[in-house]
Amino acid sequence: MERTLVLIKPDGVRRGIVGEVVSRIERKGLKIVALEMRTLDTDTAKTHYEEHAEKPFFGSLVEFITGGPLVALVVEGGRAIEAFRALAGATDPVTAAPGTIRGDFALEVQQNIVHGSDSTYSAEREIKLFFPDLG
Ligand code: RTP
Ligand code: MG
Repeated sequence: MERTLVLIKPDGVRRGIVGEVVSRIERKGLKIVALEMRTLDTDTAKTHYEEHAEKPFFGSLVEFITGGPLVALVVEGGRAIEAFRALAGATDPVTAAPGTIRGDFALEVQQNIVHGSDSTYSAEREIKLFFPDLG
């Protein structure tokens, strides 16, 4: 079993598609083991996206991700990391395949509805950051 951190970003919450995203995760057969709505502070956002600290879009990304409540989930299953990233689709929603979350619901690269950990290392780090008490 593998775990991944999923975020339904503030744009997804604002658009009212939390249920839609959760439903796609469940339909796929992945298990939700933690779920919480919260608004990130700047420090947590910077830590979460630390691999992008030198990118030109970092400041704007931190502002976006702290700009309203988001939903954080820990999702479990065989190859959960890869499985969720396949559900999410490509980073740029314009090129994300229709049928994926980003392909179906978004048009702009920053406001792309969801985050999913990209490796076992990232998943472990991110789950600890969001859910330090999760066993
Ligand atoms: P995520 O980390 O959110 O799951 O997305 P990802 O792996 O598909 O994409 P990543 O390269 O890690 O980028 C993180 C998030 O930064 C925003 N972004 N903006 N303005 C831009 O050019 C740009 N590029 C990326 C997106 O919100 C992306 O999901
Ligand atoms: Mg990423």
